[in-house]
Amino acid sequence: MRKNVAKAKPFNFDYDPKKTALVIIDMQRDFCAPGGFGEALGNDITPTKSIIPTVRKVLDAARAKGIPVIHTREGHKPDLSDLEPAKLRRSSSIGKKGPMGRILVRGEYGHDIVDELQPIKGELVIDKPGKGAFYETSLQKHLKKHGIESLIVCGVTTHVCVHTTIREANDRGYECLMLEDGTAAFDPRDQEAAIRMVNQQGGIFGWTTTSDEFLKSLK
Ligand code: TIU
Repeated sequence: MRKNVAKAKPFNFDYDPKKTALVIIDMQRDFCAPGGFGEALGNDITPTKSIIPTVRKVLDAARAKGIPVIHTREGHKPDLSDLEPAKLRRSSSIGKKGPMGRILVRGEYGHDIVDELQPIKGELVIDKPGKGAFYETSLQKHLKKHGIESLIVCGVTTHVCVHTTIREANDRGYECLMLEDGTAAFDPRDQEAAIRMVNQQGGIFGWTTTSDEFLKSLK
């Protein structure tokens, strides 16, 4: 039975914590620290960095309640064999040396998750070559195996990897609650539009709410 209810848009989000996972998208140094991929694309990383404490609060609560946590990381194999030329053409910094190692390359310091949100034992880490967490990964198999129906989604960036993942999840039958203050885009206009795009048209891709409303619903 779905006994937990979070006040959300466009209407209340009900979920069974036993069939729910927290998905934290790409909270990597490459997006949240100076000298990474985010900056190389010409962005100010202040907004992505600023959500770390909020995501940490949600992460702590999920851990305390036994809600499974899934972390994702965008990046590529060191030989870049999984990097499509079409992606490289518009993100030419990938693989280049930066102050945190080669940009968006697995195993490099910049590619890893920020200190505050480091995974602990038993938490799944999904390495993905694309923007969506379902493309070329074992995520769907894992969710099916664990009987997950609902996803609480945090991370960066809202309009890119968070959105792509929510859209992929929605098409696969998962119900997604995106946390408005647990996600960030580099530009506030993208953040606002990305939130609206999820909850518009009766929740065309899912639901949105604040971290406080989600935490209240967990109690
Ligand atoms: N560029 C941008 O906003 N984001 C990405 O390239 N990846 C993620 O969103 N993780």
